[in-house]
Amino acid sequence: MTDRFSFNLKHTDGRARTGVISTTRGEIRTPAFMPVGTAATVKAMMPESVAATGADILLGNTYHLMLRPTAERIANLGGLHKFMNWDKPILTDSGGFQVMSLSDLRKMSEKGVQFQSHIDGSKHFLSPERSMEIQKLLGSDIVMCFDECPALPADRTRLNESMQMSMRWAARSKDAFGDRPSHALFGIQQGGLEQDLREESANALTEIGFDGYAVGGLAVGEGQEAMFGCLDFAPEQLPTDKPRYLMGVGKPDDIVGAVKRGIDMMDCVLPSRSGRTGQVFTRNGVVNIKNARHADDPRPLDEKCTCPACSKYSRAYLHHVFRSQEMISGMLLTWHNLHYFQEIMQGMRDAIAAGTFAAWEADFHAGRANGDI
Ligand code: PRF
Ligand code: ZN
Repeated sequence: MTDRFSFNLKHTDGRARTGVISTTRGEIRTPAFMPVGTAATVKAMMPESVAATGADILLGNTYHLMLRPTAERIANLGGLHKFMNWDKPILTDSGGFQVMSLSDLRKMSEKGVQFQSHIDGSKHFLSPERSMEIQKLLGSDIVMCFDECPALPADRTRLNESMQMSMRWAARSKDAFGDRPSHALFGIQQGGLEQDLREESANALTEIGFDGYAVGGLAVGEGQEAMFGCLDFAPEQLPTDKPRYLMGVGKPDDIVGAVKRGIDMMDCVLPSRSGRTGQVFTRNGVVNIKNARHADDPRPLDEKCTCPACSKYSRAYLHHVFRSQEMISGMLLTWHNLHYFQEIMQGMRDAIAAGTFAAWEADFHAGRANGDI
């Protein structure tokens, strides 16, 4: 255990990187996938089960937790780790992105964002200072700057003005965060798909100085090709010796393409949310368990998978409990999806360390060529 946050880059293969982030709550092997625990739970999973899938770190949300049960209540109860029974690292998003996608009646100014709760319509305010305060109350190990993320497509003037404000908010976030060497503060690069705006944003953040850097503002409607186009230059604009986090991504092939382009961390609701809607990701492609053709199928979801859903249950059973809306359906399918995402991450970490990432990637794509299986 360490008393300081640090990143140790161990191997590179092309632009892909593998390393270890050390925190006071344990190590994070990179590239890392962070399951999303929005409301102080990864839905349908016990924390020890999440850890058993291979997750080193979870993502939590300022926006949801400030509304319910409130950050002050969680702080009084000993912090988010204790509250949700997860003692490994937690990264929290800063709230602005969720305000834009979830809240009602927003009013944004240089100072921050006024909004109404999507739960009960109550009025709230978030700013760089308040977001830092909330993330501190939660006890987050990796705190994210308060930023604005415009939806794409957006015109250049709007992207530029938004990015400039996010950079002023990044400086205010850093001031409000203060000097806490056992915790980390990550800056968030913005600038849409524009290379020069991304460069300006990266330089502004590097000048302020952060423990890690996120690529924000992607996976917001631009499509995979455009996102990869941006990731062909964005990660390299950020410091080499600090972790790079791509926010809110993605499907398995998005994750692999991002790691290939120099990304170290990612988060997405996809494996947990899809688990509850019956969409299953496997090494052979996507399985929709609600499909009637699974009703008599005694085979497991994925013959090679060692998760509980695959090692102990048939497709017929998983189909039945999904159709019957039994709670175990969400539990088993979420477990499988999270296990599969973590297996992809482990595969990439091993391949990068061995210098065989290109061959690993070719295998990955070959296996998935079958489509819905
Ligand atoms: N900023 C923040 N959170 C985010 C994003 C962002 O740009 C995204 C974009 N995909 C997801 N979550 N703060
Ligand atoms: Zn499985």
